[in-house]
Parts: sequence; C-alpha cells; structure tokens
Amino acid sequence: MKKEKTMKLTLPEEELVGSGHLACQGCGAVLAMRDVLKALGPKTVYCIPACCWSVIDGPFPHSTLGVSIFHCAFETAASTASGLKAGLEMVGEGETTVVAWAGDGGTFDIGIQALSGAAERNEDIIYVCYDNEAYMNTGIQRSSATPYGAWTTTTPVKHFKNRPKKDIDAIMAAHRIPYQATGNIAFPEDLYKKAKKAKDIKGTRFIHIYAPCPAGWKSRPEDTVKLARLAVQTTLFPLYEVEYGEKYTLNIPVKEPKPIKDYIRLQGRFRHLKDPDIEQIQEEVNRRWERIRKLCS
Ligand SMILES: Cc1ncc(C[n+]2csc(CCOP(=O)(O)OP(=O)(O)O)c2C)c(N)n1
Ligand code: SF4
Ligand SMILES: [Mg+2]
Repeated sequence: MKKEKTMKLTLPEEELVGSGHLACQGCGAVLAMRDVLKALGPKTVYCIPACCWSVIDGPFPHSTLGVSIFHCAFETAASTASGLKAGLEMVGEGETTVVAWAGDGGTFDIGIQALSGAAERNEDIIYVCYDNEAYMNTGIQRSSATPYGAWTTTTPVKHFKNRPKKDIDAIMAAHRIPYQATGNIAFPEDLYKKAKKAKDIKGTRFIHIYAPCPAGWKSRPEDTVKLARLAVQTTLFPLYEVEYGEKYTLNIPVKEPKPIKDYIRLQGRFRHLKDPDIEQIQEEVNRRWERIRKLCS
C-alpha cells in the first residue's frame, strides 16, 4: 500500500480565531485570518469595514477573534485604521499593530480612495485584502476583482464578466510603499512569514490574500485549499513580495505550470465557459506570469 505523505506545519499552535464563527463551510477568508493572526499576535487591533468578515466574527457582545475589532463604514478601512493608529500613539499604545482587514469590494472598488491616500501618506498600518473575487456578503455581485469569464448575480451567464481583474498589486506598487505581498491560504507558512515581516516594518504594508469562497464560486467546500493551491500552480496568482515598489521577489517558483482548465473546471461560476474562452484565459495567465517573472528576475 502506498504510504501517505504527511507534512508538519511549523506555525504556532496558539489560535486567535475561536470556534463558533459564522462563516460558511470551507471559507478561505477564515483560514486567511487564522494564519495572519498567528503572526501578528494579541497586541493587534482590527478595523473591519462591511464585508463577510464583519458578520463572520459574530454578533456583539460575542466575537470569535481574540483581538479588538473596530467595525467601520465600507469605504473607510484605511482612513479609520490610520486614525486608530494615531489615537493609539497619542495614548502611549504606539506598539499596537493596527490592521485594516477588508474584502476585495472594500479594497479594489469602494475603499480604494482611502487606501491610496493612506499609502501615499505612508500611514503606519497593515492593510490586508482577502480577495474572494466578488461582493459575497450581499449576494455575489461582481467587483473589479472578479476575473474575466465569471458568473455572478450581476454578470449572469449570458453576460458573464468580460473585463479582466483589476491589478491591485500594480496599483499598490505605484505607491512605492515599504512592503507589499501576495498571500494564499494553501501556503500558510509563506503567508505567516509575510505577516510577521510586515509586522516589523514601519509605514504602509499591504497584503493581498487569495481566499476561495465556496458559496460564491459554486465550488465544493472541501476543494477550497486545492483551488487555492491550483491558483499558484497554474500561475494565475503568483506569490511574490515588493519593497518600495521596485524590488520584486518571487516566493514560490513554478517550473511546470498546470493548465488553467484544471482550476476552472472545479468551479460552477465558470461552468458556461467553452474551450476557446478557456484558451483565451490561459493566454492572459501566461502573459501576466511572464510579466511577474521578469519583474522578479
Ligand atoms: C456604502 C455602502 N454601500 C454598500 C454596502 C453594502 N455592502 C455591505 S458588505 C458589501 C459587500 C462587500 O464585498 P467585499 O468587500 O468583497 O467583501 P465580502 O463580502 O466579499 O467578504 C456591500 C455591497 C454598505 N454596507 N455600505
Ligand atoms: S460567502 Fe464566501 S467569503 Fe463569505 S462567509 Fe461564505 S464562504 Fe466565506
Ligand atoms: Mg469579496
């Protein structure tokens, strides 16, 4: 009989995400929070705008998180976090890490003005975007992070999304902030390391985490980690860091990329796509991967 391979994770065992949260089964956003909080530790304050995570946490006075949360308006994650940090400094709590934790809608779309302002001022905050590629909390509407070809309730099958995903990482690199990185829940040690590194840097830090959503992607909850891994193995979502908008480092090299079809066929949101549509997506993935590889070389 073939012996099963087992792998021991090197993450700390202490959990700051408790049981009893309100997320759907297989929610990638919860795994993202677990990995990041393990790195940041209890001396952290979160600022969460309207998104799935403002519900997942639980109704007041209960909370699944072992740290304080300030729930803010949808468009204000970065500006509220900047204010929180300034206030904490004034009362002698400047060592507390302040995190703005927002979805893709709150980051790529409605919160981008506040985020751009904070990044340009180099506010001393960590901004994390967990990207599930649509407005999930309000019923799966398309955002500018939704990929080409996807079904959502506002891009129905006959009019599937025909624009590419916005390149938020390039936008953030243009701000020349001290640190930014992409992260993925299927690579917890890489994500943990990045959050830890971000914690020790001053100024604006941005982490963009790929977080599958079975409810919105029409995927099986048990495929969440597999899908996230495939996003890296197909080079759809490369894992890299950028310092000051210039120094790019590739963290997970991919020697023989898997075909994007393997990733697409596991998700109901792409069920309507025909082979030529998938070939078009493959070409775009190859083109973008080539660009990132050049930047990282
Ligand atoms: C100004 C404003 N507009 C719209 C809403 C309604 N709303 C709440 S959460 C949400 C979707 C958030 O999407 P995203 O940021 O991607 O997070 P997700 O729900 O996917 O986790 C919307 C549209 C709101 N709360 N405030
Ligand atoms: S809708 Fe998606 S992101 Fe929101 S809790 Fe459910 S699985 Fe998580
Ligand atoms: Mg979203």
